[in-house]
Amino acid sequence: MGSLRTLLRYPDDIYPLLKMKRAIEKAEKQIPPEPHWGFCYSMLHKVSRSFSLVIQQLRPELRNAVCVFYLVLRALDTVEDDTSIPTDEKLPILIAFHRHIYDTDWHYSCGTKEYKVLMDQFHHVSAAFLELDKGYQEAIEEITKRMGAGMAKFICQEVETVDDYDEYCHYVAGLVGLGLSKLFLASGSEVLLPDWEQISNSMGLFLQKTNIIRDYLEDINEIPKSRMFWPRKIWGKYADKLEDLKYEENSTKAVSCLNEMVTNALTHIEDCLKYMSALRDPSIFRFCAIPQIMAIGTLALCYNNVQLFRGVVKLRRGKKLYLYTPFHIII
Ligand code: D61
Ligand code: MG
Repeated sequence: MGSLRTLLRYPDDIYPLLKMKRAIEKAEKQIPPEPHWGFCYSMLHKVSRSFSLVIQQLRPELRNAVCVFYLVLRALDTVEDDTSIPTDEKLPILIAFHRHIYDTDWHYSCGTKEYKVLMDQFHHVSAAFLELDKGYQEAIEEITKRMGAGMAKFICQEVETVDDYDEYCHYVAGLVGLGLSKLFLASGSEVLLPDWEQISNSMGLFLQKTNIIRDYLEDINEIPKSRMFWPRKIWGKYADKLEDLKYEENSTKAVSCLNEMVTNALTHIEDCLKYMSALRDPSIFRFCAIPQIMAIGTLALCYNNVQLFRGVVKLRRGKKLYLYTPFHIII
């Protein structure tokens, strides 16, 4: 919980931090007692602090489904992201992942640190999945199938055009938006708008593009091989190689390119606002709106900011936590 020095420098952060601590304690009491659920929630917390916080404040039934959905896709993504797995071994795993989730005997060891624990103990996630209502299970299975196939396609293909960029982001994040809409529907809390697929997709694209922009340096410096998600059609206007943007002598071009990437991400905002305006359940609204607000804050920080090419650009923790304080208290 932040250092004492940071707290003293930003005393306004103390209230949201305490509020957060109380909310976490309350949420912990609602976790089902069996060990597989304990594993799922502790794993969720370890692999994603920010999504764990917003997921925890959903009502218990939907919360369990979203928690399992997150872990299944995180495991799939761990396979995608592990650059040490040879392609011919990786493709069949990605493509068949949606069937493995029904099998508590299946597991595939890969990834590092907490991701490795998730993969090694995946039987807990399967056990939790098998306890969900059929409606939730079918939505999770379908999205896992489509995401695995999409990831497999992009293992063998680079992100060249802006259409490729949108397509890749659709597989890894837009589909999460579609799946979540289906889970909300299955929970009986929300209805779907006629263009729900398009606007759910935009919710994911906006978050994913923000990550891709923010993580430029981390992805380009990836060992053994750099990973590139910025579309060549955009960066090609400013440099011969994407990595050239990180060198000081190319700062002006780099910032222009960055600004074009940010502007591209902002094209999804209108759909996102439409999606969020239609939500009825306050806890679902908060679950959706908090990551979006953080993404907007991150993009604001990135825009015109050459630091992105030098190191990490991140929102301050206390500043983020304001968002988790119930709205009637901040507004
Ligand atoms: C409302 C609320 C949350 C939403 C949403 C609508 C629509 C879409 C999303 C969340 C997904 C946003 C993804 C943005 C972050 N990107 C990643 O985590 C990348 O991995 C993508 C593949 C796995 C997706 C897993 C996921 C993420 C968020 C969820 C979820 C599932 C299920 C429920 C709720 C939120 C990124 O990962 C980097 C990393 O390892 O940290 C990558 O590999 O590109
Ligand atoms: Mg990935």
